[in-house]
Amino acid sequence: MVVSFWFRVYSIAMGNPRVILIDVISSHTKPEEAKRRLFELESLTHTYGGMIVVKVIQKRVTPDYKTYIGPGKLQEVVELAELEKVDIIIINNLLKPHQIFNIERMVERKGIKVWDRIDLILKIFQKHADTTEAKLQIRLAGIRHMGPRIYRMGLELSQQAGGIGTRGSGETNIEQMKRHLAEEERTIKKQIGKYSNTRSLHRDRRQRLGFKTVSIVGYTNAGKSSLLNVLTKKGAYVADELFATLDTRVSKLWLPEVEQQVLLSDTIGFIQDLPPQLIQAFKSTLEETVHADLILHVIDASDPYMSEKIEEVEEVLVALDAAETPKIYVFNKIDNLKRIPKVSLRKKYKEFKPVFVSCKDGIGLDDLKNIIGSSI
Ligand SMILES: Nc1nc2c(ncn2[C@@H]2O[C@H](COP(=O)(O)OP(=O)(O)OP(=O)(O)O)[C@@H](O)[C@H]2O)c(=O)[nH]1
Ligand SMILES: [Mg+2]
Repeated sequence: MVVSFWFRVYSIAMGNPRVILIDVISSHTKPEEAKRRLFELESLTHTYGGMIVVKVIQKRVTPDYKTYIGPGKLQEVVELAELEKVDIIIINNLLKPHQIFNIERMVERKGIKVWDRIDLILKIFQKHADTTEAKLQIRLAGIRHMGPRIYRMGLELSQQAGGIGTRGSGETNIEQMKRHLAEEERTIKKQIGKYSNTRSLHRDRRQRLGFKTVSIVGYTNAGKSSLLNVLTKKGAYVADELFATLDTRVSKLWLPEVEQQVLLSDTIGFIQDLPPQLIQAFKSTLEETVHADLILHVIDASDPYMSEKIEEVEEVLVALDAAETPKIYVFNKIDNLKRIPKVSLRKKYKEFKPVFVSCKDGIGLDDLKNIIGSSI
């Protein structure tokens, strides 16, 4: 059974790419979860600079094998995309290469692009990357994401050219592209390796000097860079957008209670279904987190989806092999709350020594420094 909901959105923004958003959810997805997914997809699209023309939620028992969203719905979406002069169709799921390929075939003549969730996140990363290393990491993630699609394209083209044994010129081009990408991947990995080595030398030096390291992690937009700034006056880039930070910033923090200096680092934010290709590609940036003596998990306490986001950050920490590092939960943005459920949060997350802060109003920072001092 296929059920779908359509929302038409009228906007007067000009010049930005016009976008149709599609989220395919299972029939078991709770309405709250569906709302949250769509809201996050909208935030990601706005962060990219897209103008949302139509939003579609589609309920399916299982994704369609060929096109993920199903031929009937796809036809409707394509017609609507033409009518609304849409530039990009974004599907909030992780599609298989052949599914993207099949959809692209339907829309490419009309000049419409098709992205899945990873494409969208990669595009935002591309927009925000300002260091050479971040650019290289994004390119690497892009190659890993695109590789299987190109392979699939080669397969389809060889079949069209007359089946096994026939080598059409399309296929030869695809072969060349694949070789070129493989070479590029090798070169980029070498370059990234150099950054990783430098970083590890820095880490060794700090260790020799006896510095303890504290790493700030958290869902994107939780206030990680804001926390680094208020604690160290560092001046990291803060913005109400997703993935504002894409590199790692390390800064000294003096802990008066224990009369000790530690090194505090802020890094890239996490998100639900953070594509493994991205975690892999950003491993060297995230190494500070992996090797930290203590992790500060920053949480937006005013976010209605706080508990889900906490879980998702924990999952990424597991993927990074950092699940065992001692952690402090820092509930931020308490200025947004009329009532802070301190008692229940302290009880629920007891082992993570919850602290309640507002980076905006400078509340709770001394408490936090004391807890860091006693935990390190
Ligand atoms: N009300 C309120 N807003 C805050 C607080 N701390 C941060 N913000 C806002 O939250 C938004 C995100 O802050 P950032 O510090 O950039 O968050 P981040 O976790 O580094 O985000 P990414 O780097 O994008 O993952 C900004 O608009 C901040 O001004 C706070 O204590 N209270
Ligand atoms: Mg940040």
